[in-house]
Formats: sequence, C-alpha cells, structure tokens
Amino acid sequence: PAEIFRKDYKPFAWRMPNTFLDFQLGLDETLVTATLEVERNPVAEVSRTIRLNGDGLELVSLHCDGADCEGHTMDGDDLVISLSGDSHTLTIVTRLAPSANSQLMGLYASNGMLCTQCEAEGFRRITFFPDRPDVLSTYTVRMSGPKALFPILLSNGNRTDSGEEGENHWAEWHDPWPKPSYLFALVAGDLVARVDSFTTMSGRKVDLAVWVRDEDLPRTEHAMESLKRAMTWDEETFGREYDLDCFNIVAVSDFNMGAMENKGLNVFNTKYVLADPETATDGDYDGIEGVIGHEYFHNWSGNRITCRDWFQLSLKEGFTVLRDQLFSQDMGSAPVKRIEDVRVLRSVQFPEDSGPLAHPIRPDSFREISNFYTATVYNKGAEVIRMMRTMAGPERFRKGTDLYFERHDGEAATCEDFVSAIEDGAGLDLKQFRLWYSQAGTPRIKLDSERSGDKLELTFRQEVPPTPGQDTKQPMVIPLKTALFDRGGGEPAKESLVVLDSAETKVTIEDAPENAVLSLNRGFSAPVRIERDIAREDLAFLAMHDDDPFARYEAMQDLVVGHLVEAAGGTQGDNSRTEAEDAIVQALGAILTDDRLDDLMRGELMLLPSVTYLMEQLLIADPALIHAEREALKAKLGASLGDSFKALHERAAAVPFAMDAAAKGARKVKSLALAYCAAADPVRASQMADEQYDRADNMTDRQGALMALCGIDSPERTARLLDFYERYKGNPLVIDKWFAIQASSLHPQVVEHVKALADHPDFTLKNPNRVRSLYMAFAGNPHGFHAASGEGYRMIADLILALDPLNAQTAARFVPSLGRWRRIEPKRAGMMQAELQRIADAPKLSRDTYEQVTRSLG
Ligand code: HT7
Ligand code: ZN
Repeated sequence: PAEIFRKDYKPFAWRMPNTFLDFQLGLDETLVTATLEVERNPVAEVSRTIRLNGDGLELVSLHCDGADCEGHTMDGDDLVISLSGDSHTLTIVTRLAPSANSQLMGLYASNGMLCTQCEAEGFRRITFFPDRPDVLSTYTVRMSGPKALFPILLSNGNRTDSGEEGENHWAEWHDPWPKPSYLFALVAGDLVARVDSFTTMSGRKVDLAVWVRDEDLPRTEHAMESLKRAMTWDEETFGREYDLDCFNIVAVSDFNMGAMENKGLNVFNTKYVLADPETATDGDYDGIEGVIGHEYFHNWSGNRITCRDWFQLSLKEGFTVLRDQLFSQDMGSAPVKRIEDVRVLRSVQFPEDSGPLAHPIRPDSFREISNFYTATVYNKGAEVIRMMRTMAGPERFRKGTDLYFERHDGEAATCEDFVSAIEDGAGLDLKQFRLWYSQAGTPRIKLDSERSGDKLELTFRQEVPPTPGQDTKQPMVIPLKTALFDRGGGEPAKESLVVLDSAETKVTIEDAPENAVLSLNRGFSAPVRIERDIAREDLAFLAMHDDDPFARYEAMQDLVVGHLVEAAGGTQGDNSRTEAEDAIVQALGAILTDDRLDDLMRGELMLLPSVTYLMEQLLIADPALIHAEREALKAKLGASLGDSFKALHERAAAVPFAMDAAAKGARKVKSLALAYCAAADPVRASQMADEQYDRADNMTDRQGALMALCGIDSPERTARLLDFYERYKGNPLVIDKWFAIQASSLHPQVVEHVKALADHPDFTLKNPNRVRSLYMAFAGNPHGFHAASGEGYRMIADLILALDPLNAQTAARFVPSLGRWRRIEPKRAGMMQAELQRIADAPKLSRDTYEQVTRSLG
C-alpha cells in the first residue's frame, strides 16, 4: 500500500455544495442513491476528471446530469469520471450489505439496528465521494424502511419531514452546517430515548436525547446529566454555544472506538453511555462524563472548524482532549484528574514515543490513517496545547482560542493555523515551540545543581532522542514549573516558571536555603523525562510535604521507581535494599494516616508505578524480574503496614454509598488497601475480599473484591467468579468486566485461563468490546503476556491473524504490544520478533496490520 505524505497536499479540484442521500434501508441490503452537485474549485488546479473514493462498493448505476455517464473508469476502488463543464449533477446508486460488514466502518448492523461510522475513511464504504476532510458539503438525507424493524430514523442536523408508506416509513433530515463526509451519520433501529432540553446562553432551546435499547433506558441518567454539564461548561469556559435545534446521542454495542462526534448525532460505544451503581464503577462514571464532554466539545473543535487533511488530526483531537481534561478537572478533583492523565500519558504515550511506532503529533506520512489515532496525536497533542496555556496563563490562552474560533469558523484548518491564532491572540512567540509539532520523541532533561555560598546554580541539559526517520533533533521550548522548599522549615516555597529553550540552560537561585529541595515539573507542566540525582530523604520529604499534589505523587513514584529499577537491575546491595524499602514504608505509612489528604488523593499516592512504566526506565528490561520485584515490594508494604491497611479498609467500609468525592475516595482506598493485604497475607485477604464482595451495594466495591480474589488460588475465587457471571449474565458490559478481571489477574495459571475464556460461549471476535476485554487486558498483564514460554506472545499473534480479516482496525491495535521487542531482554525479544514475522508472512494482511507490523519489525 502506498505511503501518503503531508507535503503533497493539494486542494481538491471540485467543490460539492449540496449532497442528497437517499437510503432504502434493510439489514441485509441497503440501496443508496447519492445526488451530488459538483462545481469547479476556483482555487485548485483545473482537472477534467473527478476522483470519487470508494472502498469495496457495488456500483448499481451512474448518471451525469440525468444521462448515462459514458466517461468513467474504476481506478482500484475509486471511481474516476470525466467532466467537461464547470458544474454537474452526478447520481450514483450503490448497494450495501450492512449485516455482512464486520469491519464496523461505513454502514453496519449492530444488535438489530443500522448505524454508521465514517471517520476517518468510512464514508467511501457507503457511496462514491471525495472522502477527505477538506471537502465540505451541505447534506440532506432521506431514509425509508420497515417501521417494525426501524421505528426510529436519525441523521445529522434537524428532522425536516417524515411520513408513512404502508409497512414502511421515512424521514428527511437536513444539516444546515456544511461538513466533511467523515461527520455524516445515520441510525435506524428500535430505540427509546431519555429526553431533556438545554437553553443556550443566547436563549435558544435545544432538544436533547440519549437513544438506547429499551432495557437500557434506566442507565442513561448520568450520560444526560454529563451532556448538560458539558454544554454549560463550554459556554462558560470557551464561550462556545451549541448551534442546532437538537442534539442526539445513540449508544451501540459494536463499535471500534469510544464514540464519534458526527454533527448533531453522536454515536457512542454503550460503554460510554450506560451506567448505574450496580453495574458501573466510579471509573466508568468518570469515563462517561469525559467522553460525553469530549464528543460534545468537538462540535466546535472538529466540526465547526475541521481538519484540512488527516495529518492535522491533532488539531481537533489534541485540542479536544485538552478541553475534556479541563472539563473533568473542573467537575471533580482537579489534582487527581491531572495525575490520572499523566499516568495514561506515561504508560501509553511515552512507550510509543520511544519505540518503532514513534511519530510527531503531526505525522509526515502514513499508509493507513486509522493507525494514527494514537496516544501521541491525542494525549501528547493535548499536552502540547496545555504547555501553550501554561506559558500564556488561562486568560491570555482564552484570547488565543477565541481568535482561533473566530478566524477559522467554517474552515478546514491546519495545526499551523491554530498555533498562529494562539500566538496572535495570547501574545506569545511560538516560533521555536512549533518543534513540538514536527519532532517525535520524549525530551530528556538532565539537571545538575551546584551550590556556591548562598547561591544554587542549576544546569538543565535537554536532549531529544532519535526516533524512526529523525536522527537528529533541535532543542525544544520546555516550560518547567519549579519551587524551592526549605527542609529546615523556612519560608513556604514560591512557584516560578523556568522556560528551557536551548541544549543547556543555567538558572541561578540567590539566597537558597541550605537544606533546599527543588520541586520540579510541578503539575507536569511539560511532557518530558527528568533525570537528576536527588537524595532519598529529599524525595521522601517532597512525598510528604510538597504543596503541589502532582509533585507529591511524583516524589512518591520516584522513590519507588528508584528502588525497583535498582532492584530489578541487580545493582542494589542488601543494605541499600533495606534502606530503600524502609524509606518507602515510612512515606506510605505517613500517607495512609495523613488527615490533610482526601481519600481520592490518598488513593493516588498509594499506587505503585506500573510494570510498563518501570520497564520504560530501563534500556533493556526483564519484565519478569520487574514484576517479581514490584510484587515483593507490595508484599513487604502489605506486611509492614498491615494494621494501617486493615484500619483504612475498615474505616472506608463504614462509609455508606454515595456519589460524592468522599464516598468515591473511600471506595478507592478500600480496594487498594485490600490489594496490599492480599499481597502480604492472601488467606486473610481472601476473607476480607469475600466479605467486601458480599456486602457490596455497588460495582466499584464488587469489582475491587473480585480483582483481589482473582489473583489468589483459593476456593473463594471460583465461587465468586461463578456468582459474578450468574448475577450479570444478561449485561454485556458487565460480562466484559468478568473477562477482563480474569485476563489481568496475577493468578499463576492466567495463560490457561485466557485460553479457556476464548472458548467460552460468550466470547466472540465480532464484538470489539469483548475482544478488548479479554485480549487487551491480557496484553497489558505483564505476568501473562510475558510468560517465559512465549505463549502470551503466540496468543496475541494468533488473535491478530484471526481478527485481521474480520476487523482490521481492532486487530492492528494489538500490534504495538509485540512491537516493544527491542527494549526487552534477548530471549523474550527473539520470541516477540518471531511472532511479528509470522504475522508479516501471512498471505493476506489488511493495510492496517501490514503497516503496524512492518514498522514494528523496522
Ligand atoms: N473522532 C473519533 C474517532 C473515531 C474513529 C476513528 C477511526 C475508526 C473508528 C472511529 N470511531 C471514532 C473519536 C474521537 O476522538 O472523538
Ligand atoms: Zn476526539
């Protein structure tokens, strides 16, 4: 498959002012008649032909200005038509088979309903069209079909007409806002809605609806409330008002990603809509609020202003992720949300940035765009914009975003347009800062400090490591929030912003107290790695006293990372191990009983760094050793602080169920305390977990208990797994949890368990949520995936090969777990590489999997 380059961008030769789509709907067969008005684009190169993209389409008929169209050819899957004049009307009929569409792109059937997914290139699976984001058109959609099968007919914009024709009925929808084809959506099915309304800041009433299957209606309240909160927040925080008379959300159970921001008709994975306390965890509730916000915010950052080409994906995704992160920060605990976001960045994006699939947030080339919906484009993209906000301050940043929305409303824009608007609106010079868009790799900062008299001289050296296709890098602009603490108890620390912009930056601090401790990259103000020699006592001091919650979390993490990396690297003597463990026991002990902390934050400080994050700290890692050391530390902490953990568990268990921060925090620390107890004393912890399971009046507690039990080889484990299955067997989202809990367990036989679960009657490769619940959980389980026998690698490679013909996008998303082979000890690395090669040698691979596997083999 051909590689496409950003530098080759050319505007499309034709404009498509109006698009009329007529759907005669059926699950097995749908007929689509597209009537396309086309006219020459005066600002593009003249062309005598128009290329309409297609993907596996059956062309039934084609007319140009009402007559048979002689001058057309197929070029691969695309339809190329000769056009002699400046404007024409093309009428194209295609036949689709939604039930046979297992890729879940284009029009497909899910659970008896029809729905669409068009981003990035799914519209070309519906009709022939210039399926690129810079071709904007006004859509009018008519759909008809059996009323019994599809009582509800939805599309973008506002419903303008409807009627009945015998057993069939029809509806017409018109979207007044010109949009690219990737934002088109249609849904037809037997659905019911939770309805509500929202009055916008200019006083317009908007009808809101969340559409689900009848039995799911009681679990839609949180989604609706989240939507209204998001609408209010976007008005107050970014001055953005909604612009149609209605806003519809539909939940579907077969979906490749989390959700999709189609104009006025968002389509969601059921996972991000349905919740009640009995079936959804606190994490699920937060996820729903975040994703509902994210898709809603796209109405401005993505829909009103879209992307010129897919290389600009981070323009809408990075900005919208930042917007959803700020929204969630404002709706709950801001520090905890920040810590969670950094944890995701460092456990998913940092490994991506240091591996064979590293790419800048604005990539230069791709073969398959679906492979670029990555943590780099989304999460690092958000961090890059967050840095601009940090440098400008929130008020000036808002001036920049106001200018961006005003300048580019109605356009298909570029990342460069965004940066220029922030530069002009916020009054920043971002010339050098733009490197964040073009250079991949996580910058590494080395800090040396030297004292002379009262002065503390800091030397920051930055280095951006080489990444595929980018051997040498230029210094980046890196804003670091810092504060100096006096361990002697002097003046409270004041925060300042140090902006690094060269390979070496020196900063002198006058009158630095003798026992000064530097707190660095507070709030994680820049997405970088920091290397510095810092005494264990200083880290322990920051872990207990830093007034920046993120920095406090970070100090605790560093304390643990320092110990585990040394222990797993075999460079630690016995004395030093004891000293390190003692320091961690002491710091964690203080955290468990610090009554200035709320429980949500206490939970963050109790978390040990993940194995993936620990592996990232080593050039070559042995996952088994790291895992073993991490478990040993957990057991040591569980034993040394056993009484405190039990007391915490008891205190938290006495807090009645509520959805406020205090009760959520109590549930969080309860299951964490249980996990530490389980590591130290599995027999006693089995009883505690059993009790927690029985007493649970919500899914957070029940899942926490089952997770603890699942790692212990005990009779309670089997009984509770059976109970959980029987209790929830009619609810696919909860059965997904049942699969995931077992696949991520630390049980010695986890590999056998996953093999058996793949043969369970409820397992299917056709549902992405189910596939992810079993295999993504397993691929993230260091103990199972990195099994010394290589079975874990074989299972994931077998999965990729089996899934690729059915759902290429989902299959390709499993490749990166094998692609880390260069950073793993040689024996395992060889087995991982061999599995990648086995996939590469398969006779017929999708473009998605082919690209990921060849890049990973490098
Ligand atoms: N913008 C949406 C991306 C998306 C998607 C991409 C490829 C294949 C399927 C997909 N479903 C949704 C989601 C978002 O970022 O809001
Ligand atoms: Zn998005």
